[in-house]
Amino acid sequence: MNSDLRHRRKVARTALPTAVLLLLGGAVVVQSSAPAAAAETTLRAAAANAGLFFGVAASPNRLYPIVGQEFSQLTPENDMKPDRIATSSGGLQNTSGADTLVNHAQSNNMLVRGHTLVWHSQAGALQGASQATLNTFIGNAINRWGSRIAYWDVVNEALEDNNTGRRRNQWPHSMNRDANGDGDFFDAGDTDVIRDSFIRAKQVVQAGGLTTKLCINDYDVDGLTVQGGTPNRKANALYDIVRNYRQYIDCVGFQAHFNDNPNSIITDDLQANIQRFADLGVEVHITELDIDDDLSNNDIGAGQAENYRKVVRACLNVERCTGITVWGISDSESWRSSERGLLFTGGNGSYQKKAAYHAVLDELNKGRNPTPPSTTPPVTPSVPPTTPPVDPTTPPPPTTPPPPTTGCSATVSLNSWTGGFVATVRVTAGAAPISGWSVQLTLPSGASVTNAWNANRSGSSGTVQFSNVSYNGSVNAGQTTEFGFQGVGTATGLAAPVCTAA
Ligand code: 9MR
Repeated sequence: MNSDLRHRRKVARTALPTAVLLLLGGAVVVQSSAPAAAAETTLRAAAANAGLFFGVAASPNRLYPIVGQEFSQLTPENDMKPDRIATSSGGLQNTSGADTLVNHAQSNNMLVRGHTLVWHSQAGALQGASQATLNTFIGNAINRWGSRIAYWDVVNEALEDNNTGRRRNQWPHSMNRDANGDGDFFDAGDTDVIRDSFIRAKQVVQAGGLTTKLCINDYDVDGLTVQGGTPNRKANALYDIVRNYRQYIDCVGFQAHFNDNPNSIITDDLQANIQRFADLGVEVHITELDIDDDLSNNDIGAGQAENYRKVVRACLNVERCTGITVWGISDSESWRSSERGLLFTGGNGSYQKKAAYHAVLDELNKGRNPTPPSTTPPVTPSVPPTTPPVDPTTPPPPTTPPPPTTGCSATVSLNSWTGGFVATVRVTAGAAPISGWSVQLTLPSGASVTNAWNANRSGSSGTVQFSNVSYNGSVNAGQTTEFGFQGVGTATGLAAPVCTAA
């Protein structure tokens, strides 16, 4: 997390919980309105309390006050793309729009995400350039703004559409060569535009002593699966890239342009996918969020709001998911205006909040570790209840409570598809708090674990042992914590897990 966020996290909450007075049958009842904790009233303040940024894609002609009021991060929607700023030899031109945006961000205490250095699309004068020219451009662009850019999208949209899991084959990826023919571009003798561009970007950052973090960004990589439970091969390919080039890559952007394409929907395993990338040690960002109203049967009210809530919650639940950026302010000014996918209506600086806005704000205000909703204060009845008559035939209630269960228990839920599965394991402490746990699971033959999150693991097939990591060992009495793992084969018939408390 950057120091700006750390600082803002420490800022005391000042807003008071809202309360409304209701007149019910003559009695005045105080009923707190959700959320119970002090609620911030802007997206940026609520996000800062939860330790993340909330950003927006912006253009120089739309720098209305709302930009700095509601958002703490800014991505130039078009003004840093190669077709705007690159010359054919990798130099810079026409940077005034980008400069305006960076200056605006700085004077409004906003982070900037540079977007984007290496991209098959909107390449302008760089189209068809060699890696050497790309490297020149990478150096010039990074150095122009230095550490004023917190995150750069170094490589954008490198993977093919239609869930093939393959790299694109048009320029610049057409320069790739698989020297030993093993089907990937990860070997030392291979040519890989992704690797070479990140190596160059890392050199520039290190040589300049910059704090800029280097990201890879793509779409349709959001869930572990796509519609119908098919594995998300595009997400898996991105995962392999980040794992292989982890030394150069600091952050991963899930664009999160959700629509009704089967590969672009919001799946329940979004959080698990964010988590597996986070477990590689990179920051994860939702970078271009917009949610087509088709995803909620054209319900741009409650349905769309609920979808926004899910995405925000998935990020909040993963500590290393450090930012969410929406791709524009209002529906009418969006690249996909007909799908009404953003948080505001209106335009030209005059905006109205949608239900989706309120849902996002509310979810952010709940923070990363929401406590269960507080119970509604009891309403004092105007007529005291009469004590129910005692039925002499009813036996008295037992006076001895059942013996408390100490230690822990665990349950597993599976999300399976042909050839693979994701398991979510819930660990529940018994009647006493626990300070550590381990869970033993025995997989059916043929099934094996490929990666796990929120737990240490030993073994991958047969009997596999999971134990807590530093931040989730302590569980209060009756409370739960979750970890997960992904596997190949079929997990149907998985024996009940055995939980042991430390
Ligand atoms: O929103 C952007 C739109 O104004 C541009 O015309 C378009 C082409 O450059 O790019 C849009 O932004 C894209 C982003 O740069 C990369 N991911 C997909 C975004 C939506 O198309």
